Amino acid sequence: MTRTYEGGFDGSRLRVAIVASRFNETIGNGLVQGALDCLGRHGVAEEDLFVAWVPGAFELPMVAARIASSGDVDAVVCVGAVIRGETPHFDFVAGQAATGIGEASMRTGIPITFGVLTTDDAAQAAERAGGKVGNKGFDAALAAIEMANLMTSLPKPQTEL
Ligand code: INI
Repeated sequence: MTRTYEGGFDGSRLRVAIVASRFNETIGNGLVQGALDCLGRHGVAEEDLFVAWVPGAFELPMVAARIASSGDVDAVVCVGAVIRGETPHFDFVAGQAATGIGEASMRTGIPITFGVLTTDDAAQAAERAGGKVGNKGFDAALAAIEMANLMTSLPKPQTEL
C-alpha cells in the first residue's frame, strides 16, 4: 500500500516566528500583517507567535537560524523586499537571502519559508504585500504551517543530515 505524506493546515498546536526585514519598511509591514493574518486564521495562538525585525534581507538567514535552533518554534517565516532599482547590490542581497534561508532550514531541520519579494520596483513589491497581486507574507506563512505539520508526520531521520 502506498504511503502518502502531506502537511495539513491546522496551526493550533504550532509555534511560529516571523523574521522581517525593516529595509523597505512599508512593504515589510504589509508582509508581516499578511503572515499574521494567515497564522491567526489557521489557529496559531497569539502567545505562540514571535516577530523579530532585522535591518535588511541580508540578515534574515542568521536570525532565522538562531530562532529555528532555539527549540522554541516549529517553523519560521522570513519576509522582506529586495528591490532591484539601479544597483547590482540587488543580486548579492537577494542571493544571500535565498541561499542563506535555504541553508538555515536544512541545517536546523526546522522549516524556514521564503516570503522575500524580489522585484524590479517598489510598485511591484507593494502589489505583492497586500495589493492587487496578493500577499507573499500570507503565502509564506501558509507554507510554514504545511511544512511544520508535514515534518512531524514524516519518518524520523536515521542518519546524520
Ligand atoms: N535590503 C533589503 O532588504 N532590500 C533591499 O532592496 C536592499 N538593497 O537594495 O540594498 C537591502 N540592502 C540592505 C542589506 O540587506 C543589509 O541590511 C545591509 O547590506 C547591511 O548588511
